Amino acid sequence: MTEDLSKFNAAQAALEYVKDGMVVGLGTGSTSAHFVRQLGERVRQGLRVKGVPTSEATRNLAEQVGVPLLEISQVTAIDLDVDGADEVDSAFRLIKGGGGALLREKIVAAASKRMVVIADESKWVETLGAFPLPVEVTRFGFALTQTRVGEALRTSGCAGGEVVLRISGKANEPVITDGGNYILDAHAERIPDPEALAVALKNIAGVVEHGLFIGLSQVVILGKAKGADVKQ
Ligand code: ABF
Repeated sequence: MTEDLSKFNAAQAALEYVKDGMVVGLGTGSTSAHFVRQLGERVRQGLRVKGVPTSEATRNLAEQVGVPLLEISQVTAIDLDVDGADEVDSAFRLIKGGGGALLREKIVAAASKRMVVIADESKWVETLGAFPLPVEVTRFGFALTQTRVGEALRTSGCAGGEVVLRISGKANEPVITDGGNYILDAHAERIPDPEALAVALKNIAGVVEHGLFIGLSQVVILGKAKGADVKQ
């Protein structure tokens, strides 16, 4: 319960960055859901914003709560992106993708003038890697890609090397992302050089995108049971 209150508080603090007339990237996950719901409240009170959802789940929620949306094909600039994270370090490097939306999340984050990360304080880590790093890969040749992702973990000095195809709990089938791809979860355990791993992963032909977000976030809001800690 405290964790959810922390997420609510982080989301509430992020509303301070939303200005009338903005195009706002809408993140994915439970913390971002708090933000979208509170943004819907502000829209009902007269705030004029246009949202760009980073997943079909966020699109559905935004439509339910009345946040006007833009089709991604109509978007040429994004003023602010507000999104969650699975891990954040002191350099504001992130691991994202636990929710399987990392491709659209990274496209939106990279195109935004400012990215605000919202998370409960348990996401703040000294070194990235305890949370398995999501890697979005083409279905074609995924097992070959899986092997090469494991090699990339080892060559970039990670403590772990296991790479697991993400299976849907219900259907016992591989998870298919909104983009029609598979997700590999790379159990790096500890990532001493996130930049090196990011480059190595992007050099693998079957990798569509990975969950290391480096140099994309300027503000990190860590929710607490009472209020939030804003880092920038
Ligand atoms: C999304 O939110 C994902 O990239 C990330 O994994 C997740 C964090 O989820 P939650 O806010 O539910 O902790 O951005």
